[in-house]
Amino acid sequence: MTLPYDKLREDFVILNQIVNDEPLVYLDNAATTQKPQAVLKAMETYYHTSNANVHRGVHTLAERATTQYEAARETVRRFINAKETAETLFTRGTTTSLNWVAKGLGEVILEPGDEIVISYMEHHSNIIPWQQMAKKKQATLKYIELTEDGQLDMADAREKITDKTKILSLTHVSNVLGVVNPIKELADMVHAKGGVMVVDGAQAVPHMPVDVQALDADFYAFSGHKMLAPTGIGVLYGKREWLEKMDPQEFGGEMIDFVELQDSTWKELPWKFEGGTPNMAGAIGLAAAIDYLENIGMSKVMEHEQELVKYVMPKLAEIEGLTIFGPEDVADRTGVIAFNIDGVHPHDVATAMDMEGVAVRAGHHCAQPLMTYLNQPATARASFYIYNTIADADTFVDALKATKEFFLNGLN
Ligand code: 7TS
Repeated sequence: MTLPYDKLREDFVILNQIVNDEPLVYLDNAATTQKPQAVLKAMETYYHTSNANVHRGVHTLAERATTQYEAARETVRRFINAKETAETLFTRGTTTSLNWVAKGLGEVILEPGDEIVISYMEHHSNIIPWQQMAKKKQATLKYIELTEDGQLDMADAREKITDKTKILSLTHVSNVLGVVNPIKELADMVHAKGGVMVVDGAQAVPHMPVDVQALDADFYAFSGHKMLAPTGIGVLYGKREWLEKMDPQEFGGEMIDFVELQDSTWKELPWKFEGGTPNMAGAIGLAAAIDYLENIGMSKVMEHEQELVKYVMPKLAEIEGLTIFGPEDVADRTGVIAFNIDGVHPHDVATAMDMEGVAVRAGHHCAQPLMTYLNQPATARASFYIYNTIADADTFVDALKATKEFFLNGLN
């Protein structure tokens, strides 16, 4: 281990507890992550010293709140290397970010007969907004196939991305298969055809260095709560040229320049999109989470997860009747491992593992088209993060073995 991760756990009070008579091993990080003291403290300090509505008052607290909220935006901009803060919008999370893009961009560029291309590994948040926009605009929604081991089929991508493709919207990292998609190559592909590249970064930004300019993404969406920050705060990065052309999706206070009886004008970017009182404490919490992660280093975060996956995969491979979805090669994946045990329903797996104190998720993971594609009703899923240790990985494997024994042999 490259860093004292056992010590790092002390920052996460919630992890230090007994669940069902066993020490908690939290392996549901792809769903949401736990919050370190530093993030909770930053939010508490904000409420204790500076809480007021932003951009409105001239009083001292209002100025403090505005300064801190905008400083948080600058922290996010730097973290993802956006060119300017005007391109860095605060949202409620990835779902909101992708809905804003689908509606705003779809309205501006889609004509009947145009094509939107996504893939079979997308989360519902990166499927349904496009489905609905495609229906409205009489556009066609196309899906890129996957390879046998669950990677994006680049040959199929080359065929599906054509002159008709107006939008290519793909996940950077799959929340089920753990695969990392070659976004820069795909962005180059769609740009060569005159289309726009949208990226769902919900499972990437928390786990690896991300540079939106290097990727040449036109839009990039992610959620705070999957990277140590609170729920209810997320980000939509968009290139200025597109954000200027798009309409805001929420109208009301904060986002207007001037309101007349029959029409109104909008504030400049980024505020044009941020209707209503924003989530100030959430943005400040997100900035504190970024500070925390940067202090570790995003390359180290990625290395740590890969180390855990590299350690655990051979042990899982030894368990007979266990299927792991996604690539075998650890170099091609992050800390997400979806699996099934032959003859045991994934919900039963998750329930039995919970009895051992191990929190894993079971279900379709908001990726029903992927489940259909894999011919599985559901899967169980373990997902690691910075505070997970080799000891957690061992407990996970032991609990899995005990679960299998219990269901397949223990009932006699
Ligand atoms: N995109 C991906 C790839 C995701 O994994 C998720 C959430 C979202 C979008 C939506 O993010 P939200 O913050 O707006 O909800 N994924 C999961 C998951 O895998 N288990 O619970 C939530």
